[in-house]
Amino acid sequence: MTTKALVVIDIQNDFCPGGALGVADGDAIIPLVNQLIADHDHVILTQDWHPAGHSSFASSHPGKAAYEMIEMPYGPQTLWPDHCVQGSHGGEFHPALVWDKAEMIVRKGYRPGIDSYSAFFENDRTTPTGLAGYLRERGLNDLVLVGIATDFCVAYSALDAVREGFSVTVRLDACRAIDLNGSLATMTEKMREAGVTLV
Ligand code: VGL
Ligand code: ZN
Repeated sequence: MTTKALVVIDIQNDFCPGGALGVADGDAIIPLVNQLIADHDHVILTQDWHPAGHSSFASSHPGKAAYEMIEMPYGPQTLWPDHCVQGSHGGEFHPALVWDKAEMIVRKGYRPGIDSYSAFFENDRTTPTGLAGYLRERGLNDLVLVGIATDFCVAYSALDAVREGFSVTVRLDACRAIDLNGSLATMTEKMREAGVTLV
């Protein structure tokens, strides 16, 4: 029985060119991701899924602009343009992504007061999404991570997955980054130090 699962992170319209938080070339990874989906027996997707007026939106903080930092009760938080609002077109998976065979879709960031980059824990690093328990119950111990953004949701997911005892590979060729103030280099180094296999 295979213990391997592909975790496809946040390949949603708002993270692709033309989207509210469009990552340069975000859609360029989709053909490769589709190939990886076809090649894996078990596929899990994550979907950034915020209520309107979410606390990670700059628009919810008068006088603040997108990409500024604020202090939240759980620590520092980058502010973002409104994105991936529940039920919006921007929150849908990119139409070129072939995800029919996905066995599980993990939504995250739906609590108004906490952002969630990681597929495993919200940004307070203690509120679980339930994904670790799901994977353990199914014996899926070896994870391959792809998607957007390398330096936020992919990296936070990879670091939490290692912390939870999973073996983790990030396919950098199937990821794209936001790269805010050097975040790509910082988070790549953190993943390497944590024991994530970077391919
Ligand atoms: C993400 C910023 C805000 C991501 C999600 O998917 O990397 N980044 N929400
Ligand atoms: Zn978000």
